[in-house]
Formats: sequence, structure tokens, C-alpha cells
Amino acid sequence: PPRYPRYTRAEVAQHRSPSERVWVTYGTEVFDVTDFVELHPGGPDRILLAAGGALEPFWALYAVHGQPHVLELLRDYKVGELSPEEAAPPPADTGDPFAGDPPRHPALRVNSWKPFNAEPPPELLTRSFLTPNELFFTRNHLPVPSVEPGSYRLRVEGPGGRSLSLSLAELRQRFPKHEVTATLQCAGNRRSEMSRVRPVKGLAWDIGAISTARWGGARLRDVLLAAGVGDNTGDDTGDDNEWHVCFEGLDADASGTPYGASIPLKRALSAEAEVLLAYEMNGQELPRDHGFPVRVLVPGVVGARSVKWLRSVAVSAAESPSHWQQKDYKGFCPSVDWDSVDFGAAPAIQELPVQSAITEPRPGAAVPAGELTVKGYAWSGGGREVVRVSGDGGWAGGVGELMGWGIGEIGGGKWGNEWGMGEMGNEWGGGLGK
Ligand code: HEM
Ligand code: MTE
Ligand code: MO
Repeated sequence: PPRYPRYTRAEVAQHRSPSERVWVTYGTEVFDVTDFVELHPGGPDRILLAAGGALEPFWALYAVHGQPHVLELLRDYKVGELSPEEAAPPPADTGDPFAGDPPRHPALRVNSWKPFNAEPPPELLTRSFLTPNELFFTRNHLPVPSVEPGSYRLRVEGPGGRSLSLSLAELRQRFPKHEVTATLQCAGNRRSEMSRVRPVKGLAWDIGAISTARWGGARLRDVLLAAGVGDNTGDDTGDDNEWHVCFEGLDADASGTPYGASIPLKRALSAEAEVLLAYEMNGQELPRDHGFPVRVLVPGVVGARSVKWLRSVAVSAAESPSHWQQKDYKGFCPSVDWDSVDFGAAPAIQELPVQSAITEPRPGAAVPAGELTVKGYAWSGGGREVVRVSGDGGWAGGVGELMGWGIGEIGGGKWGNEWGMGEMGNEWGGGLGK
């Protein structure tokens, strides 16, 4: 058998585009698939998602590759093998507060490593209505805390000094499990496009800081009632003196200050608002990046209020004192800049407005003349149902598979049949087009 040269993963990672050659690994073997990129039945863009790294995580998403003829085809492109020392993971750097962060899917587009902020590539986001957990966008402000589930306790502080301390088992057993399909969106979604109009501070998110999952957990309402919160809590303060529920995470900065946020008590107690203390995401336990073992999930509301790695819940006459409630996640008119901004003068963002974006084709892509399939997502915000999606040519009907961008009708039935209008309306979903 031929002897192949040995390469490190770092060397493979230097080959990510046709101009620098496209290399991938499978097991311990290295392949130069540059000449196959244009021939790929799944299209050149998808194969390039794996360029410079391992094929396995992508092939796990596209099971069509689990056939002998695919591996045979790959064999023709073999150029080397990984060095034996590459089998062992590098030793952890214990001085780094992010050294305990979990492994991540290589398809994620990383906007920042420490803290970890990343979004799925647009083509993968609209591949399925529910975003797979490993592709769900991640927005961390701090290192991911390591939580031992056996000793985890959630502190719940009600009015008048009443409080509860719940283990994970108690949270699961004392309260009925409720499930809800909900889309989370970061307030910064599409900021890179805003920056093209006028520079703005913050992570340069593309269109993927939005994802959808089926969440399972206890209703926050049930837990608050068990802690002695009555439906009339706060009534005596009058309507403009709204009460709040403040959340704290187990993730903290160097001074020990945790991530925190709050929502109005009225929303927390509303049965229709379906606010969860979630411990399941798409039928699995919460992944570490998404708040293991328990997170808040506030459907229809800006992602920032869905506090992950939940440590405490407290009913309060005031909003969360956290930086992220008071000095961030607020909206201002265009004349306000960083010198004139008065955070105290603006309300904290809760519900977000409508959102829709095209995921395929990508801006600037060359497309063949004739009929074109355009894919995208639409989201209503606030839990309202998606009624209509329209574009340049005035078509309308729904986002399913949008045939004929800018001309003709889009079958509204497709939307209805595939995702179900009823389900949308009741369940806070964003409609992810196919
Ligand atoms: C289909 C090879 C990487 C996505 C296929 C097929 C082959 C192939 C032979 C046709 C299979 C069949 O229908 O029997 C390869 C090779 C790859 C690679 C050799 C890497 C060297 C990827 C990656 C992705 C991907 C990284 C996604 C991120 C797809 C999709 C199809 C497909 C979506 C189905 C296309 C369709 O049925 O319309 N690939 N692939 N492939 N591949 Fe790949
Ligand atoms: N909760 C904690 N404890 N720490 C955080 O950094 N980020 C918030 C929110 N909850 C955050 C948090 C923000 S800004 C968003 S958009 C969502 O989590 C993102 O949730 P995800 O990472 O599961 O997508
Ligand atoms: Mo966010």
C-alpha cells in the first residue's frame, strides 16, 4: 500500500477554499477534494462548509453519505494521513476561564470564541423547522459554568420572604412538564447588515442569531404559585408600577457578578405566555451552551431574558439590576449616539418585532437563469402568528418553498400543511421555510 504523508489538523485547516485547495479529514485520513467541489451532488456551498476540517459532523446531518459508493468516491482523493499525535486532544489550559467550555459543532459561524458566540450557516438554518441542538445559535456573555446536576439547586424567592429551594429532581417531579415550540432571537440578529448602513457596536451577527426548538420544562407560573406568589401580587401598587421576576445565571464575571435579566410578573404568571423553566431542548437534556441544567424560556421575547444556567428566580418591585437589563438591550432613536445615550430613559426590550430573511441563495451568488427556489425564514415576534410573507414582485402566501422569487403566487397551502398555521399561532413558532 502507498505510504502517505502525515499532516496535523492545523495544516489541514489551511486548505479551506479552492484557491488554497480544499482539504477534509475522515477518520484519520486526509483528502484533497478540490476537484470534486463543483461535481458535488449536494452543491459546492455545502461541501465547502466542511473545508479544512472533519467530515463526520456534517455527514451526521446528511445521512445520504452513509453509503459505500460515497466512501469509495472519497478514496480517490486521498492525499495523506493525520499525524499519530493528533489523536489525543491538546491539554487544557487551566489558567483560561473559558478552558471548561464545551466542544462545538464545526459548522457554526463563530463571531467570538471567548465568550463563545456563533450562528448556524444560513443554508443549515432552514434545513429543518426545528434547529438541531448542535446548530442552534449560541450567545454567551461569559464562560459556560460547569454544573453538577446532583447538587444543583434553584432558589425561588416569592413575596414576603417566602422562598423555595428546588433540586433538579424536584423541579421535574413537583411540576407538570409542559412543552412549547418557540423561536429564540438575539437582539443583535443581522447587526452586520445594520453596520453597512451605519456602524454599530457589538457582535457582527449575520442572519443566523435566531433558532427554533421544542422546549420542555416546568411552567414558571406553577413554580411561582408554589412559592406563594398570588395572581394578585403587586395589585396594590397600581398599574404603572408593574412588578417583575428577576433571573440570575450561574455564569459570573471576574468580580462574581452573574448574568441577569427580568420580565414583567404579568407575563411570568400568564398561562398563555407559556414561560418555562426549561430542562429539555428538542427532547434531550439542555446542552451546556444552552443553559444546562435549567434555563428560562420566554417565548416571543428577546433572547436576553431567557436566562441560562438558572440560579435564582425572585419576584421584585423593580426590574433586574443587572447590567444586561439596565445598560444594554434597549432601543434608541437614530439621533442618539454613545455620547448622548441615557440608558435610564429607555425601556428594556421585551417583545421583538417581525423578522424575515432569505437564506438561499446568498447575497452576491451567481444563479442560473430561469426558475429559482428561494428559501428563507419568517418570524412574527411576540408570539403572534405569521400571516403573510411578501417580496419585491408582490407575491404572498407563506414561506414554505418559495418558487419564483418576485413573481407569481406562493402556495399558502404549503405553509399550512407543513408547519400548520394553527400550530404556529398557538406555539410561538417562527416559520422556517424549506
Ligand atoms: C449528496 C459526496 C460533503 C451535503 C452527496 C452525494 C455524494 C456526496 C456522492 C450523492 C449521494 C447519493 O445520492 O447517493 C460528498 C463528498 C463530500 C461531501 C465526497 C466531502 C468530501 C458534504 C458536506 C455536506 C454535504 C460537507 C453538507 C454540509 C450533501 C447533500 C447531498 C449530498 C445535502 C444531497 C443532495 C441531493 O440529494 O440533492 N454528497 N459530499 N456533502 N451531499 Fe455530499
Ligand atoms: N443567560 C446567561 N446566564 N448568560 C448569558 O450570557 N445570554 C442571553 C440569553 N441568556 C445569556 C443568557 C442572550 S443575549 C441570548 S440571545 C440568549 O441567552 C441566547 O440563548 P442561546 O445561547 O441558547 O441561543
Ligand atoms: Mo442576545
